Amino acid sequence: MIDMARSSTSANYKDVCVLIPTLNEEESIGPVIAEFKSLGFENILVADGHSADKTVEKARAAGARIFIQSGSGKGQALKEVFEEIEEEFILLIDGDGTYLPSEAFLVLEPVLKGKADHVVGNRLGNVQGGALKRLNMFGNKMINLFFATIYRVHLTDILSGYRAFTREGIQRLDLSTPGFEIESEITIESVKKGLHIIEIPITYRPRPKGTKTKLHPFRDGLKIILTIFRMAKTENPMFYFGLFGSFFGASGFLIGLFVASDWLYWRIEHIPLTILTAILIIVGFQLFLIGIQGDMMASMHREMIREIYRKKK
Ligand SMILES: Nc1nc2c(ncn2[C@@H]2O[C@H](COP(=O)(O)OP(=O)(O)O)[C@@H](O)[C@H]2O)c(=O)[nH]1
Ligand SMILES: [Mg+2]
Repeated sequence: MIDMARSSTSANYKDVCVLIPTLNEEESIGPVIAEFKSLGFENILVADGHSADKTVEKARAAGARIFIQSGSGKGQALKEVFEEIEEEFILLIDGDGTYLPSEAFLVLEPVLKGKADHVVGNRLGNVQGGALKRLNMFGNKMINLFFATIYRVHLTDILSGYRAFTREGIQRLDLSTPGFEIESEITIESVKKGLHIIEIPITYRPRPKGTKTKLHPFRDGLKIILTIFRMAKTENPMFYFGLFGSFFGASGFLIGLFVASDWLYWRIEHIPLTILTAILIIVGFQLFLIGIQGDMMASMHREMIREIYRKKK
């Protein structure tokens, strides 16, 4: 496979836009762009987040077009720049040198051949020399498991920054998260819109020495988990409402157990607690009903989207 990537060195990817979001990546951005150029990619677009260092100058000197995002955050940059792209295919890659431009062909091939709308480069099979610390690896695995449980799609690396899309596919996604939740949002929206997603194993290298990730593991990890959960409301309503329902139901059950045992053993009545028990159980039950109804609406909606899209094609 790698040989295929090498043999395509002279190919002209004029329908491909190589999209690189950057924030203070002056160390790595030049070589990343140079390598893409040498592989035959001409359209290279850097979406910069107002870097305070020489990122923009270096990117321009290396021959990339520059787009300066209007706000802040990787998510805001991508949402904004996706609208600007005219090429038929998009190759998304971080500017920090952690992904290999030489593997571009592997990531692009399925979209170029019409086998997928969205390709995710799966880093977790080949993480080199501590590119992901043990804690990050664990967090990544938990997030992927959480995603698979809710969305019933088994992907290994939903947070990957190396991806390929068709422009048509990416422009169908409704994106709104500003920061590092964007990879999860893109993945979930792709599932929702019924895009065909494929994962391809890729290499993941450590950042160049002396440069730092802008991702804060706990703060951003929590935001990512909340995004995955919040978006379940319309994709897996039973999970979303069922979780709240279980919380109400379980609290009602425990308080009810106490009320009932006091009455059975000692004939002590807890009137307010009895009322509370009833309310909690009823609310819990109702949340489950909302979940069931939501599931029906979600599957009807999916059917409708599929139908509309089939007609368009
Ligand atoms: N345009 C833009 N790019 C960003 C921003 N924050 C991070 N990036 C870029 O997004 C990519 C991934 O960020 P990084 O800090 O490496 O996160 P990690 O790969 O998840 O550790 C890098 O190329 C960053 O330069 C931002 O606010 N705006
Ligand atoms: Mg990175």
